[in-house]
Amino acid sequence: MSMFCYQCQEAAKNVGCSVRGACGKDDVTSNMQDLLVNVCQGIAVAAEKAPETFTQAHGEFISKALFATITNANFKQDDIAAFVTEGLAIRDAIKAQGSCCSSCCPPECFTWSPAGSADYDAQAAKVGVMNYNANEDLRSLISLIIYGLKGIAAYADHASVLGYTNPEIYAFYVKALAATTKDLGADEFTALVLETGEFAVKTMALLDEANTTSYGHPELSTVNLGVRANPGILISGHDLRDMAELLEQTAGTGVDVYTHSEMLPANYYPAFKKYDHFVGNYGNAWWKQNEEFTSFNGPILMTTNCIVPVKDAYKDRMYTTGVAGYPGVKHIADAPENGKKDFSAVIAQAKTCPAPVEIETGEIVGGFAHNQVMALADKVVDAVKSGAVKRFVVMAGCDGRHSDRQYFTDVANGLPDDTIILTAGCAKYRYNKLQLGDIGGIPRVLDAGQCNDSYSLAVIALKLKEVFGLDDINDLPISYDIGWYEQKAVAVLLALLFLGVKGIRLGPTLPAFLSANVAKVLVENFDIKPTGQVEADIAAMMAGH
Ligand code: SF4
Ligand code: SF3
Repeated sequence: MSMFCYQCQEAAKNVGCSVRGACGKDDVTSNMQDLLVNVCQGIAVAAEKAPETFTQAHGEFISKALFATITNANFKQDDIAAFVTEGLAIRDAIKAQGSCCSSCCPPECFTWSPAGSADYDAQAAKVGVMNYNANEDLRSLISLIIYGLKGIAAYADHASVLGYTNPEIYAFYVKALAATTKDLGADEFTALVLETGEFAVKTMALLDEANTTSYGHPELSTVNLGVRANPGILISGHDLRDMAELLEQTAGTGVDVYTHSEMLPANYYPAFKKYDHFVGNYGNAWWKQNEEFTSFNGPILMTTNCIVPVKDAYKDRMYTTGVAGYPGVKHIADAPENGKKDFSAVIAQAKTCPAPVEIETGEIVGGFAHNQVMALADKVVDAVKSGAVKRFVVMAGCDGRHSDRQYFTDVANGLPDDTIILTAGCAKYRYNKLQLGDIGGIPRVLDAGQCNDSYSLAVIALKLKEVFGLDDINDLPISYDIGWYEQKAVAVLLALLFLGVKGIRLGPTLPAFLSANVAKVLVENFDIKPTGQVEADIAAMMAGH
């Protein structure tokens, strides 16, 4: 069997993975994920003709299904096949309620009717990205829309498990996914790319509301990097409800809880900081997990991406939950209706494990989401007006294994002392432990939180625009130097474009799914550019380019 996937920054040769994913995803699972996207398109085609039959539950299904196909979230073909089965049932139920496809020639995603799951593999091999459109540029635009939707779906799922949904977002799934099956032109798909950015903003705003209403506003916090002598559980990924329930269930058990990678910002939330057994953060960004999970000694709970191929050294103490999955790794089931997940097996295993091996000591500072920055607004504005702060550089996004990502560390180190780095996402691990000092008490690295908290950075920029009485967000002394890896970063990038941000540097490579012509359109309209040489990029950013 063969595959083709080019959805992340590690696409082989910056073209695409065609034998096995650089991420570890095998061909069968990759193709099954393509089929799942195709089934979601089929649901959308059916629902577009009968919108009243498309329910919130259907929207939630699409969130989970697309989320399960993002890079490093779920490596289990059986899980993906189960989503396909459920998706086909949803599509057929919508069809049975009277949806007819207006087209004289409905797309196969609407008509395909397998005899059973044994038919999935053959169909899966036929519906990959290369079949989106015969035209390379249209295929590129469709890919951009679908990958943006995957990021939106992940954020919408996190909001929905906290009880926050927005029917407009689900209606957009229908509109956008159905459109990707149609014979549209470049202008129409380009407009849909920008609309995807608009919905990325709406979805991140919804998740921000869900997180801050449920757990309070992130606040200035110091996070311990060392360990204690108790056994511990390491929680990674992005799902704050899992964080809340794990902390609740571990309280008083003698088991400590540590965050890893994108869960680090949980340390900034008042509702979590109150727990004495919540010790701090262990380790770094996702790609170092083999060593860090080994030395942690206790159970690891992966609530979302990013999972790397699991080593035997810790496989028997690793757990997935939500849409995350990995063959041979135990899975914690979803919460029953109005109930909570049951983490007792994780806690029981933790009690049998030695304490974590200390891999670093000290503290880092974070919690600069929009509410906290607004509380410091006078100080920040004064620092800009007095010239103490010359420029802000947004260095949000993802980290990754690519050695070229040293660029981001070098930029952080090389930026003049009168600059402030605004960060969010696991990109921060390239510079959040450097001693970059502060400017009049404002730390030079302000961490807003997870990748979805890039929304906070946009809110801060819009607020500064207002305070300084500017007409254009691009007149602010802010540069954008973004690292990307997976599809949530695609959603964040489209959100920034929708907000009118121009001149973004993107690295360490431009996406493989951008055709030469689509890349040219992005350059001409948004002045997007690839990251370049450190010194030249710093000089250009300081000169406002
Ligand atoms: Fe390759 Fe990335 Fe796709 Fe994995 S997700 S198969 S690394 S392009
Ligand atoms: Fe990182 Fe995977 Fe993207 Fe949420 S954990 S930012 S890469």
